[in-house]
Amino acid sequence: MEKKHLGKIFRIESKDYYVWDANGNEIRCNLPGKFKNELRIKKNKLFTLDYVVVGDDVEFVRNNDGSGVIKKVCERKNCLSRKALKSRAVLNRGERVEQIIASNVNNLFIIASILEPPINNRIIDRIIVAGESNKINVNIVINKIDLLKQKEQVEFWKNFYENIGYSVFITSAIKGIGIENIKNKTQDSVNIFWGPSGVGKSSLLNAMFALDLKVNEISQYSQKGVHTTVTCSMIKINKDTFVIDTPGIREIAPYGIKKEDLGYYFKEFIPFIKNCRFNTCTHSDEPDCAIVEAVENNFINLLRYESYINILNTIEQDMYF
Ligand SMILES: Nc1nc2c(ncn2[C@@H]2O[C@H](COP(=O)(O)OP(=O)(O)OP(=O)(O)O)[C@@H](O)[C@H]2O)c(=O)[nH]1
Ligand SMILES: [Mg+2]
Ligand SMILES: [Zn+2]
Repeated sequence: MEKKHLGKIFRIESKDYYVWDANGNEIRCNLPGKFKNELRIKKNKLFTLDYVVVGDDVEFVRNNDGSGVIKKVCERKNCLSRKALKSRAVLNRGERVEQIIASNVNNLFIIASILEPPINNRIIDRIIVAGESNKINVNIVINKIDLLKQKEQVEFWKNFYENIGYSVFITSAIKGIGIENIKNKTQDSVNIFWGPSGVGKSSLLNAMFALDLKVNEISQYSQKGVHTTVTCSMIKINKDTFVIDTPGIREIAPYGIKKEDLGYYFKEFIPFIKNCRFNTCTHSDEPDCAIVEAVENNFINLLRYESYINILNTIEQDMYF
């Protein structure tokens, strides 16, 4: 019998899967095609990256040359995913497939910038749903505050998300503002930084931990949306602290959520939901909806409700069979 080793995937580059073994050594592994076939189930060939993702615990065997072969992916405690982009997904009865970003994470830091690109609460709310639906602790970071002359706007969004119950960090990676606060929150956890392109995810991680992640050299934010970080990678900060830098996203649609469950991922809705007349209420056009009533009475912010409706309308009910 070949000796099996336990490892953790920390980076994937095309067909190379980089694993830390129990002693923290970096081992380049590959994933046998046969193994991929077993895992394929309903998925498109293009989704090789999803069979094994950053954060996965795996079993592997060693080759004589020091490289490894992955034999098993251990059960995931959780994973962060989204609906795959249309261009990557094979259409099977019209539904799109899941793209898993990373697994076994504790904290999701949703990174936004106040300007360049301007903050977009719809995108933040979509990423919140991805985190909440996978039971990942959600935090919000508003970066680039050095670009803002008037501070009211950033105070508005800070209060907005704090009132819902999220921790909000106001930062400038360039000026070193707010870096210690966010750093403290990452201790002894696996933390993923996710958000639109160009908001400063890699810059923040560099400022927090004196890293050397690639950062966009053109300081002027370009509407063309270049992606500086192209692959997800996990970095070990100390024995129990890890951070994951991700490529920026342009669009995000939650995956695998039923219309009648979406309200539970807007956490300020939860206390009201039980008062809806129907327990399958989607809080849109049903009679006696407690969420609609709470919006009318200003217990729930209209902007959040609009975000909710916006996501609800993109959920394809026929995905479930
Ligand atoms: N003014 C200002 N610029 C910043 C700040 N943080 C990052 N930037 C700039 O914003 C640009 C994008 O930063 P990145 O760190 O590459 O952004 P990212 O989110 O990692 O982008 P992707 O990897 O493409 O997803 C770079 O030119 C940074 O110098 C900040 O706090 N203030
Ligand atoms: Mg980056
Ligand atoms: Zn309702």
